[in-house]
Amino acid sequence: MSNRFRTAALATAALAALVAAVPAQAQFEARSLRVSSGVAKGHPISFGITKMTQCAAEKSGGKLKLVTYYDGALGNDTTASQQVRTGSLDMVLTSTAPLVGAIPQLAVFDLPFLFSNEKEADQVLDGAVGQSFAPRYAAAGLVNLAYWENGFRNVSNSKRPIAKWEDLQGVKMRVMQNKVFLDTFSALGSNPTPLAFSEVYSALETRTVDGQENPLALIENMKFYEVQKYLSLTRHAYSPLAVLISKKKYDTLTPQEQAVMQECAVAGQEESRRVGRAADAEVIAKLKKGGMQVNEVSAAELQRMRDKVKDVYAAQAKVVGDDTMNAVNAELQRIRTAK
Ligand code: TK8
Repeated sequence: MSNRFRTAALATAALAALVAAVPAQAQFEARSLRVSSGVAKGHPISFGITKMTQCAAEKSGGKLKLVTYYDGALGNDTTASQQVRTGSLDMVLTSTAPLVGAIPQLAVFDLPFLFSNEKEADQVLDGAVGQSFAPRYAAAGLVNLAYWENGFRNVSNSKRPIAKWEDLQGVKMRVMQNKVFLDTFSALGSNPTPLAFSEVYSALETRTVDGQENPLALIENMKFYEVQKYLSLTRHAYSPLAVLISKKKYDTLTPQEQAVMQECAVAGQEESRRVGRAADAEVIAKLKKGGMQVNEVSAAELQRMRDKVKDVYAAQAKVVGDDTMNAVNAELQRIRTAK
């Protein structure tokens, strides 16, 4: 072997040894990411972000910090999501419904009675269908690290129990700011008003609206039982919760930092789903204790509600797009016929 070649080989070996010796933590810069959440501490989502925060700190030698601001302190879902898109805010934990203006195809997840249970929701969201949204998030300046759970939505109001769709006639319902919810609650005969989440409690308290619809955990977490008499277990839609980071920020992370953020977002997903799903009976008991009258809705009446809102699917077909609708339906068919 010539001297020149031997020298080059030795230099390469020395460099490789040096890189290997670089402590793992050196692949992490000291960073503090601000996270916006519309819920209050104590909600299953807060368990998820707490788990994600601990995980990121552990795996980065304390360098990758997440700092969460609850109760919409940094803005409601829509404004916070916009700030994440522009890069002025690092992360937001939001239902997908307010994102439909930027990513219309997300409306598919708001379609009434789309999912029958959490298993279907998990498999669609965590599988190929959920992953197919990645380029759409990217085009909106976002990276969705995982889907956590807001949950199955139920109707609460201050006028009467809702045991059949006719009971919603004349009820002024606050809905999330997207057309699927407006169409759904119009089709059910109520008077829907879109409002940001941060305005819901005061709108209910002042009777600006009679009712709203949200998962049990959120009704309890936001103390809606203080201003709502009736809770009807409709489970009329399932809301995913997106864990969004600004793509501008994400692209500055090292590959190791990106891997930790993804891995820890999944740890947070498991935690938020575990906590949220373990608590339904307990939450209903708390809501009753808080003064709410809770009623189930019979299978026959739920079917009548489904029949009443089926035209929403046709009305949203263009927004959602055939590709997305067909992919969701095919996955649901697979799940429902799997042995
Ligand atoms: C909380 C909201 C809430 C949503 C709504 O940030 O607006 O009713 O269900 O969960 O995303």
